Amino acid sequence: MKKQKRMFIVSMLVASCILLVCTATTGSAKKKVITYYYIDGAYRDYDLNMDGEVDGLDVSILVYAYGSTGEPGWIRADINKDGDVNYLDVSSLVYHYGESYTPEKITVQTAITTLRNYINSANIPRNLKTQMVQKLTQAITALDNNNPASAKTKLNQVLDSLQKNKAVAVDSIVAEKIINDIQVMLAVLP
Ligand SMILES: [Ca+2]
Ligand SMILES: [Ca+2]
Repeated sequence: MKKQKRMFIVSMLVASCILLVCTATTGSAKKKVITYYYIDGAYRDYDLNMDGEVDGLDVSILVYAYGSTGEPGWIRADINKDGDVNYLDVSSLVYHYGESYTPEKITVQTAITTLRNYINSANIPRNLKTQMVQKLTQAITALDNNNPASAKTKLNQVLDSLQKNKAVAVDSIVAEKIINDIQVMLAVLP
């Protein structure tokens, strides 16, 4: 009798385990898997060389760019994004001078979205802009579907279009920023 009882308990345990495994398998097959890839993304506007410290290196970048004008957001030294690199930017840098901070980690999707906004507002010929924005949107979708390989292909296509057109059509600072951003993304994705 005792043996029968033990056998019963053991078979119940085995049955529960099988049930658990089945549930887990079915569950994981239905569930959409999303992997997030993180990047150092959120730098302060006044940390011009994006190294987490506000120091002499940032001052030298600002001095070099002082007096330049362009579309708002066109250059990093335009800290307050008003289109002029002038005393307002200097006072912002002076105010934060000596600070250090840890850049926030953001997902690559967020980084791509930021880059897409930048491209949308940058002075780039319409055809090329549309093409790049479309590829970046596809890269975000690919990552949302946990397909980093496809995202990388799309990012490389953006680089290709830019390389083909940048000599004639895109400001070198704008092109450099886009290339740098995408290279950082490519380095993070598996
Ligand atoms: Ca810095
Ligand atoms: Ca400014």
